[in-house]
Amino acid sequence: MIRERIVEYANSIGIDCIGFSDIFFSEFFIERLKERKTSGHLSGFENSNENLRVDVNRLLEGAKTIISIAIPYKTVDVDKTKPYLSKSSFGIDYHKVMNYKLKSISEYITNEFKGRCVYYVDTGCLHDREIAKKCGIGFYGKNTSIITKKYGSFVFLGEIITDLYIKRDIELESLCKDCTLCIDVCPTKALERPYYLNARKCLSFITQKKDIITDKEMEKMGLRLYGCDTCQDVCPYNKKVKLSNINEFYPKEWNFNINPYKLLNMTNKEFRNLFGLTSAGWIGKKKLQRNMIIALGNSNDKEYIPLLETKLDDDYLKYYAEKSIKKLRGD
Ligand code: B12
Repeated sequence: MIRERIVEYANSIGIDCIGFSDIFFSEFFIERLKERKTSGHLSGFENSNENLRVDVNRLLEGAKTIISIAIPYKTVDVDKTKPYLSKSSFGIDYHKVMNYKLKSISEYITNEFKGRCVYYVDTGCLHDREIAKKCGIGFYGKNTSIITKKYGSFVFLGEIITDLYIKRDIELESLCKDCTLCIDVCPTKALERPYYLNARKCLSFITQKKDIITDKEMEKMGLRLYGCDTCQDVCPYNKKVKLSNINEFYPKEWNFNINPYKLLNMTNKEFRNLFGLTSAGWIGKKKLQRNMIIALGNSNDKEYIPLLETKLDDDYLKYYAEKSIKKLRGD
């Protein structure tokens, strides 16, 4: 009864991927987290303490159930012939959108059933994908993404922990079978084996990192400004997915058709008011400008040389501008 009413409420606010599980994680999962850490293949963006990542009771005393929700984000097709953002960074930052949905369901649970709730998306210590798998939302693809039936892997994940007991879903097993398209196509071979991403090599990580980007990495970035969708774009389960019903994820002209002159000459205020609203904004103006400079170097278009020259007096961007100018001149 409680379960049906929560699902019904979630549906009424546009959420059709929702599942329920217990609060315990397998040894197999904990071992995998440890293994990734000891191999030095974590990105540094996740919580590296595997004990914290599975300690649900620390987050809510008396916790009994985890509720996972997935919200779809595929909207328009990306034009990859000019510098572009990954699909997950179009429109309004998903943390804001997801938080709002999780808050709404949590309030419903508290008001209707007196259940206490806490909720998380992305930045908490929990592992959103393992939770989604436990809740039967989808299965792990070999590219490590959670793949749902309706929206493929183009979903964001979030979870609510509650002290109510709610009937559990059944976990789904991987349906990748012998397909290895995602592994074969990864430009940096970051998917070192099925279900195993060396995050340090992943282009999504490279576009977000603070450290210096090497010449080889710059080459591989191509026209990517933030994130990478390559391993998802080839996935057969992503071919005929339903588009997002969430208006906030549809891109505005300025983040779909990014003007290099505008991005490279933006004031901090302009940046905050535009990219600051997206999930790409957290890396800051300089990193996004760095990525644009690298993309222009990879564009093969000499017309950008004068624009790049205007960045030669910027302490941080100079290094990348010089490289891109050289590349475009064919030196
Ligand atoms: C750190 C991080 C990154 C890092 C590292 C990604 C990674 N795969 O670890 C970087 C910056 C590279 C990244 C990139 C992206 N990310 Co990210 N990221 C995270 C974050 C914050 C933590 C992930 C984590 O803990 N990784 C650590 C390692 C150990 O975990 P893992 O790779 O997931 O490993 C699991 C599987 O491989 C599996 N496994 C291992 N062996 C086996 C064997 C079998 C048989 C099976 C079935 C499974 C299995 O178990 C491992 C542990 O459970 C989560 C949010 C969160 N708090 O959970 C978002 C999250 C995973 N990211 C997300 C997204 C959308 C992306 C991008 C698509 C963004 C983009 N367009 O660039 C890419 C996808 C790249 C990819 N192929 O993973 C979504 C994923 C949604 C989904 N459908 O799966 C999340 C959940 C954010 C959210 N709340 O929606 N991300």
